[in-house]
Amino acid sequence: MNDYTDILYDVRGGVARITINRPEKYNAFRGRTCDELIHALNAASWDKAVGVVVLTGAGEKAFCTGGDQSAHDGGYDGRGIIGLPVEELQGALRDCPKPVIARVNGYAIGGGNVLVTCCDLAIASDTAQLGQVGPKVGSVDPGFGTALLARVVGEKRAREIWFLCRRYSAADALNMGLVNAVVPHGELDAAVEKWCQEILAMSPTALAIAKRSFNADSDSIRGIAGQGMQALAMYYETEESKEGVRAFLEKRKPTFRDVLMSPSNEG
Ligand code: 2NE
Repeated sequence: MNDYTDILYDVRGGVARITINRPEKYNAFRGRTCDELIHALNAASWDKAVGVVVLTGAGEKAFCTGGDQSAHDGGYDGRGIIGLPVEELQGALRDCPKPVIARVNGYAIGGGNVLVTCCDLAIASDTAQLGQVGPKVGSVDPGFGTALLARVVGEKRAREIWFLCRRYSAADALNMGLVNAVVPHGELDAAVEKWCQEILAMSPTALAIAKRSFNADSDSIRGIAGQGMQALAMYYETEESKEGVRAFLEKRKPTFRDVLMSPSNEG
């Protein structure tokens, strides 16, 4: 698969840059996007010319806003348990034996925020906004989206992020440890480049061992993700979940509790 349509892939000077290229969808991912990201991450993983990977989104507005809601109708449009192989994508980020830096150039929302969580490092523009939206739109990203987030920002914060679905500024994200650095928007590329150059000066094998040893401690979350996705597939079949997707697309507030209490849900 070298004919990418949803991403850009570029290797220069030891850096592999992977860009989600769907700016008209705020860089939301559909099934094909996930497959292309997995393919590019695997290519970067085993290319000896690559020492560090940068993941970002095209344009100025968004890093990634998660699953493409226009490709979601009680399931997504690709393969895997929920029609969107997100758990494989998150695994590919973790399995890549090189440091992966999230270049957070705008909204990192929903599954986009989970990608930031799964990347080894994150550098954000001061214009970025981060957060989860699942319970607002009839979804949830169980596994790395919840359990790894709790390791990154702490249990109370992670629960707040999921239960209230607020948007956080880049400065807030830095305070809670979700990103490593925040820089003025115009300095984002220079900052990312500087971090890449520092990493490229290090021993690749030492970095790979360090990354795998960090991962080993939290890899049981992979099992939680697999189990959670099975539950999510069933949740997507419910009217409660479908109401969330409809409300987002119709730009109105969802009425989850009315759906839950409707006679057709009694039983
Ligand atoms: C990103 C955000 C916060 C922007 O809000 P705002 O108010 O600035 O703009 P608006 O109007 O909401 O969005 C701008 C345009 O981008 C599209 C919108 O539909 C809109 O299109 P137009 O009306 O201009 O044509 N857009 C944005 N995000 C999209 C998306 N994910 N899919 C399709 N179109 C999208 C606000 O838009 C927001 O909160 N977006 C996130 C929506 C969302 O529900 N994401 C998926 C969560 S579930 C998930 O990611 C997931 C997972 O993590 C694991 C498994 C399965 C799913």
